[in-house]
Amino acid sequence: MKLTFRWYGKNDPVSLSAIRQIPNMSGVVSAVYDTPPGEVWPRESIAALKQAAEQNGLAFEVVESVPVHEEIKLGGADAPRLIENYCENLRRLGEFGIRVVCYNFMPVFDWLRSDLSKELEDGSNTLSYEYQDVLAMNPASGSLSLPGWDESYTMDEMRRLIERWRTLDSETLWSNLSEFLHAVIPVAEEAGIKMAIHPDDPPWGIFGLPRIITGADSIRRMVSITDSPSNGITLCTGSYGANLANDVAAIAEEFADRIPFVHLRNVRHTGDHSFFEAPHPSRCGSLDLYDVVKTLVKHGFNGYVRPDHGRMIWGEQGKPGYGLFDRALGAAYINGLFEAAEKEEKY
Ligand code: DNO
Repeated sequence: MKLTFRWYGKNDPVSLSAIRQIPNMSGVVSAVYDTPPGEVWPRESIAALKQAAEQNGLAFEVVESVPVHEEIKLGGADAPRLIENYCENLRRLGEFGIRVVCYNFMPVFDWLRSDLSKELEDGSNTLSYEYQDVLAMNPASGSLSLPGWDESYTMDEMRRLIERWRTLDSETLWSNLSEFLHAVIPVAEEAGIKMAIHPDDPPWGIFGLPRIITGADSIRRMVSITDSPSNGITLCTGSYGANLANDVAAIAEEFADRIPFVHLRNVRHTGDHSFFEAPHPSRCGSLDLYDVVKTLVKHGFNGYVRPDHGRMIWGEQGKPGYGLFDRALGAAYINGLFEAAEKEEKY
């Protein structure tokens, strides 16, 4: 297991020197943020990330994300050009030693929560999702925003984009994903990169827009589109686990050879389609993360793992989900889980 930590580049309030002090930390997960989605990343920007990481004793081998432009997902007229740009990005990332690229095929919003700062009983703050609150949200009103979203749209553009998405059914989205994968996977193979699709978070439809990567059935369909070790998944335990119907350890078991990257985090279910993001340890949430890790280790897992969405604790202020302290506690816990599972497997 290679333990990694997400780093948002030089504007991230969490410094590389702090990340490096987390025990057993091997590298950062990052991306080029100064190029608009869909365009080709300058080699200098990729090189700068790698250099900054390496100067701090950290590897840079995982990119999260190379964003898939909305026109590709929608199958718009400009999709072929944008797919070619995507391929060029993979070639360039391969040159710089990138081994895994995480991406998603979610409409417009990436991940969604109804509250970015829900106070827990212990006084910490966390991300949460209340089904009823989300039903009352209107994404076209311009008043919503989340740290994971592309903020570059004007209100009018957003409204038009959502209208286009509303006319797209999930079968068309599947066929656009298939077109994308048929173009991109051979390039990834050549570049020595494993593509790792991130599940839809949460794994169900929102705002009447289709979402397709939601559980074992959809992973089965996704990996069968092109049968290559480069066509893999990000096992995001918290995203899949938000749906009670998903058995995350069973997903790890079935798709073990297609999991180059794991986001290991916990959620606590609070009702129908509702949850908050709990501290990482199994006892704090609804997911048994030891079970997931044991399954990965049994299959000889040698990929990248990172803690994900931490709470805000000890007075830290920062990007919701992406402070230092609670994610560092998550990393320490992940080290313990893997050490135990690996020793148990060996003896
Ligand atoms: C949230 C993240 C997602 C993820 C993208 C991958 O914190 O897990 O934003 O980076 O969906 O493309």
